[in-house]
Amino acid sequence: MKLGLVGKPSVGKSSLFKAMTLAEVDIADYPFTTIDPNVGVGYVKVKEVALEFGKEPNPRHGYYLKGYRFVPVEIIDVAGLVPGAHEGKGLGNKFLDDLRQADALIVVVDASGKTNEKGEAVNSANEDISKDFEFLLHELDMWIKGILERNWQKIARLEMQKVKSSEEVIADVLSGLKIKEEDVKKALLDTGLYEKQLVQWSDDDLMRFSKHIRKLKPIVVAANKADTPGAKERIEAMKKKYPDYTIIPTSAQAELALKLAAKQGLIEYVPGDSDFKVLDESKLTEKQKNALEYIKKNVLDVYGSTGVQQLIDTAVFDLLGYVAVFPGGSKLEDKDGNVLPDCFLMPPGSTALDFAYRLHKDIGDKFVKAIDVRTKKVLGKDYVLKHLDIIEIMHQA
Ligand SMILES: Nc1nc2c(ncn2[C@@H]2O[C@H](COP(=O)(O)OP(=O)(O)OP(=O)(O)O)[C@@H](O)[C@H]2O)c(=O)[nH]1
Ligand SMILES: [Mg+2]
Repeated sequence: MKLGLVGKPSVGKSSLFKAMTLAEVDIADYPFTTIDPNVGVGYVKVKEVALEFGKEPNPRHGYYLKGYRFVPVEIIDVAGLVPGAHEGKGLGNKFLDDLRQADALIVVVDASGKTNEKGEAVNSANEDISKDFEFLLHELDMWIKGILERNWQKIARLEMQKVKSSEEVIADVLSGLKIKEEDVKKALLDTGLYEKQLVQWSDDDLMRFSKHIRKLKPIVVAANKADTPGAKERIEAMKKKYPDYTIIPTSAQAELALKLAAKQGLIEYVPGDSDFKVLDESKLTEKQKNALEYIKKNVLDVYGSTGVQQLIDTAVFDLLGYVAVFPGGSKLEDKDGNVLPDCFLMPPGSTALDFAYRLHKDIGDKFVKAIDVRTKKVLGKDYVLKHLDIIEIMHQA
C-alpha cells in the first residue's frame, strides 16, 4: 500500500510526510526545498481486535497504542509542482514518475492562502485555495498524456500487428501506473474512442482519454496549514465548490508537535484523536505550554483532530476500500507466544483464498478451508473478507 503526496511548492508536503513518518526531512518556507523524493513508513489506524479476547497484541510491524493498531503504509513525498510543469517549468513533472506506484494520491493545498502558485510567500492571502488543486489536476492529466505520447509509436505498432487489442496495448503502457486493463477499456468506451484506431487519434482525443485515466487514481485533498487565520472559511468555500472530493483540513505542524511531545513523554496522544493529555505540567517549558495551547485552540477544538491520521485512513479505507484482516488460530498466538502479530491490508473483494496466498504461496496452494476465529464458522475459499476479520486458514500438510 502506497500513498503519494503531491502539490505546489511550500504547501507542507514534507511537513505532512514528517508528521506521518517522523523521518528526518528538509522543511523550509521557500519553494523546492524537496528535490529528491522521500520515501517512508506511515500508519493506518485500525481498531485493535485482540482486546475482544482480553489480550494486548504484539504487532510484528507497526505498533499498538491505546486500543488501536497502527499498520504500516508507504508514504512518498516528492518535489513541488508548478503550473506549466509539463512544459518544464519549475522542476518539470518527470519526478511524478516516482508516484506511479502510488495506490492513491494526497493532493495538498495551502489553506493559509499565503503562497502563490509557485509556492512563494505573499503578503495578502489569496482566498480561493481551490486554484492549488485545479492546476494540479491539469498537470496530472498532462503527465499521463506525456507517458502515452512517449510510448505512442510502440502503441501504434502493436496495434498494427493486431497481436493485442488496443486496451491491452494501452494497459501495458499504463501498467506501471497500476491502471488495470478493464479500466482502460471502460475509459475507451466512455470517451467514445473504443472503435477509433489508435493511429487516428487526435491530440484532443489523447487529452480527453488521459483525463479519464487520471480520474481512476483515487484522490484525497489535504487542506493544510488549517491552523492559520481564515483557513476554516477558505476550506469551507473549497468544500462547497468541490462537493465530490474528500477535503480534509490538516495541520501538519500540529500533528508533528503532538507526536514529538508524546515521544518525549510530555503528553499522551493517540494519532487521530481529538485531544491529548499533559502527563506532568511541571516538565513543560513556557514555549511548549504555549504551543500545546495553540494546537488545542486553533486545531483540535476547531476541526476535531489534526486531520493527518484521517488522511491516511480515508485514503486506504474509504477511497480504496481496503479491509484490515488478522490471521489467527484458536490460540490467537504464534509459536513464540506473540498475540495476533500480523494484520494485512487487503484490496476490496479479496477472498479467503486470496488471504491464504497473501500469507504464503504454499498456504494458498494447499488451502482446505478458512475459519472465522470469532464464530468458529467454516468459510469457503470464495468468502469475501470483511474489515477486522480474524481468519484461520487450514491447509494440507
Ligand atoms: N502554520 C503552518 N505552517 C505549516 C504547516 N505545515 C507546513 N508549514 C510550513 O510551510 C512551509 C513549507 O513546508 P514544507 O513541508 O517544506 O513544504 P513542501 O510542500 O514540502 O515544500 P517543497 O518541498 O518546497 O515543495 C514551512 O515553513 C512549514 O513550516 C502547518 O500545518 N501549519
Ligand atoms: Mg518538500
